[in-house]
Amino acid sequence: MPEELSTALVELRRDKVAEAVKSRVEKGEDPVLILEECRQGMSIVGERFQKGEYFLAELLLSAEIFKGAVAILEPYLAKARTPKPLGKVVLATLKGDIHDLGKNIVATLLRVQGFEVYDLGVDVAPAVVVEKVKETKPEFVGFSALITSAYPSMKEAAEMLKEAGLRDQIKLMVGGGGTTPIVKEYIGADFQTTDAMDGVTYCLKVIGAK
Ligand code: B12
Repeated sequence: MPEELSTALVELRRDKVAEAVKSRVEKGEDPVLILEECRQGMSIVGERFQKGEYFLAELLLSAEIFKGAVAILEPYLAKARTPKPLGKVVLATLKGDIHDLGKNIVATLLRVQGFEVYDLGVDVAPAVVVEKVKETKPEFVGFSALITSAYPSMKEAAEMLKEAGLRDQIKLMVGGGGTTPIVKEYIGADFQTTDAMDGVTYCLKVIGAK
């Protein structure tokens, strides 16, 4: 039962989540769909936090449980990995934001599809992104954002890429729970999504692999 998994995550039942994920993926269910159910559970945790029903301790615990689920799924996702890189992607959660569960999923799914991913981590200064783009010459740069206070850092990074003459050489993506088309316009990105697979499909289309 799909709802059972997200409900177990919302109820912070670590063992039940791990057991459900393990047994379903071992039975041959698509790991990407299982991940999506866990993500839905995280959204409900966020709603409860917003309403004051959950506190930071619950947020932290839900994040740990989610990471455990990803760790179980990762070997199954990695099985499909192709040997020759299709292209390069620089990924980061920018200054002011420490959320990384979504970014880590995008990184995994891009690697599965054959992209070389340079994951700069969280709370990343815009200048660090520019340096990495200069060094690695990627086709794509992806920002992950969950918290509104990181939007100015993303805009700054986009402007710094422009000033360095690098903006036209890359496609800039922005993703994460709080992003919308308005955020895309604000930072001047080429693509926005709240679904990791949409981001992967976009990259594949741009490089002509889909
Ligand atoms: C887990 C969580 C945490 C964890 C983070 C753990 C971690 N390692 O990431 C912890 C407990 C640390 C945390 C801390 C805080 N949090 Co918090 N957190 C959440 C929560 C519940 C879930 C986020 C999440 O991981 N979702 C699951 C992932 C898988 O989903 P996702 O990120 O959307 O990613 C998917 C897609 O969007 C996409 N994607 C993501 N990135 C990218 C990038 C690209 C390029 C592409 C293509 C796709 C893509 O791929 C993923 C899979 O499809 C949200 C609630 C919510 N509704 O989102 C609040 C939430 C984001 N947090 C919030 C807040 C306020 C905080 C704190 C400030 C709390 C505090 N008082 O200290 C701090 C932030 C500190 C900081 N400076 O960043 C608010 C933000 C409000 C706002 N508008 O800014 C939210 C919305 C909760 C709420 N409703 O109030 N948090």
